Amino acid sequence: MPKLVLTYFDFDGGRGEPARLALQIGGVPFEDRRIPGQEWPKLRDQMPFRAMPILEVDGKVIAHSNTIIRYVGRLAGLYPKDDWQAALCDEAMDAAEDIGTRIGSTIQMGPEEKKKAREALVADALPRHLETLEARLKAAGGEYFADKRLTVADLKVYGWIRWLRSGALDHIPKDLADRVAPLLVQHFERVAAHPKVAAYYQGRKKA
Ligand SMILES: N[C@@H](CCC(=O)N[C@@H](CS)C(=O)NCC(=O)O)C(=O)O
Repeated sequence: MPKLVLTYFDFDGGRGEPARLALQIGGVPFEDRRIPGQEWPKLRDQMPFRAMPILEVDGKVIAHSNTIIRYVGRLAGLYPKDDWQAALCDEAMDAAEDIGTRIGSTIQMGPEEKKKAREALVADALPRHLETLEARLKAAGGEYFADKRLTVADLKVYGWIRWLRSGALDHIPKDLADRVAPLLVQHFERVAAHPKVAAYYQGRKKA
């Protein structure tokens, strides 16, 4: 197994979290390097795309969350071997990334601009993204996005639904996903109840 160092912000969510979860679930050893927000400006220019997460693999670096998740998903046994199932897995991860990008674009905004932008997202783009993602889950059988089992796609979607429902996002009602995509919420609960996911967050509470 290569020596892995995953670098991301110091919170239990965002684009770095699915890779952390996948490695943990797969029992793959890695260094979980968590960067406090105040240290970010001085690290930024060292990152290949001036953003996190990054993954070091035996000292070599890859970036972009879905690339990292696919890579660690293979190591952890959580990425489909079948090409078609892998494509379904990728599709769900890219769709989840669209949601993250929409919300991410509002994070640095000032209070008024943020309110306006997020209200617009709630009125149109977010329900559309959630409904379409839900339809793809349904098409795959309703339980998992690919391979009829837990894959990294489920971990990624779980992460964004967790964030949306957390109440941490001003101007985005925390019941939005419950109202527009109840199957996605059931999926979120299914992933949260996975023994290794539940054990991981129990452990994080104590950390
Ligand atoms: N496409 C990239 C986006 C990376 C990205 O925007 N990361 C955010 C954190 S989730 C970041 O590093 N923000 C700090 C900054 O842009 O200065 C990915 O999927 O990893």
